[in-house]
Amino acid sequence: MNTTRGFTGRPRAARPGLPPGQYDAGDDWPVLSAEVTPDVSPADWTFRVSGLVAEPRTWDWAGAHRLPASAYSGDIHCVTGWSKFGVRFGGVSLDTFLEAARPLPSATHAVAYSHTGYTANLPLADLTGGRAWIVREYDGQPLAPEHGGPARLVVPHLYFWKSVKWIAGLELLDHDEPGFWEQNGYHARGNPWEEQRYSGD
Ligand SMILES: Nc1nc2c(c(=O)[nH]1)N[C@H]1C(S)=C(S)[C@@H](COP(=O)(O)O)O[C@H]1N2
Ligand SMILES: [Mo]
Repeated sequence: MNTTRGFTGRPRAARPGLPPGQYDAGDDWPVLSAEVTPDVSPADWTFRVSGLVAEPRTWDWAGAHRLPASAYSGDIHCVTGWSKFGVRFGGVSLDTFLEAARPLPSATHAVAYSHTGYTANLPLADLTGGRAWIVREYDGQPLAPEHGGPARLVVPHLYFWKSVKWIAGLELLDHDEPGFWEQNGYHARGNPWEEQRYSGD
C-alpha cells in the first residue's frame, strides 16, 4: 500500500488562468532585476517613441499625465515560474503613445529600453490593441522603485521579462532585434500559454 500522505494519484487541478508550468505566487511579488534599482525621479523621467515613426515624440512626466488614463487588472507571469493573479496597474495605454507617433507601415517590431540600459524586443502587434501599458501605479499607489517606478512597461499577455522597468522608450524597427534576455537564450516572443521560455521552444 502506498502510504505517502496526501498523495491522491492524480495531479492537483491547476488553477484556471495559470499557464502551463507556472505556480501561483499568492500575495508575493518577487523583485527580479538584472541591475541595481536606479534613482529615476518623476522629474527626470521621459518616455520616447522613435525609429520608424512619422513623428518621433518624447513625453515627460507631466505630458504623460495629460494623456487619457488606462488601467490593467489581471494576471502576470514570470518565466522563472511565478504567476500573480489579480494585479491592478494604472497608467496610459501604449496605443495612445503610438497613435501620437504614428508608426510607419514598415515598422514591425520594437525594442523597449530602460533608463538603465536593459532592453526587450517585441513584435509591434503585441504592443497595440489595448494589450500594453506604461504604468505608474500599482494597486492605486505610486509604483515602487524596485518594481520599475516611476514608470514601467506592462505587457501582461507575454512573460514578464518583456515588461521593461524604468521604461525610457520604444524604438520601432522593420526587423526583430534581440534584447537583454533574448540575447541570452530566451524566446523572441515569450507567450506563456505556449511556454515560449527559451529560443527553440
Ligand atoms: N529594467 C529592467 N526591467 C525588467 C527586468 C530587469 O532586470 N530590468 N527584469 C524583467 C523580469 S525578468 C521580470 S520577471 C520583471 C520583474 O518585475 P518585478 O521585479 O516588478 O517583479 O521585470 C522585467 N523587467
Ligand atoms: Mo522574469
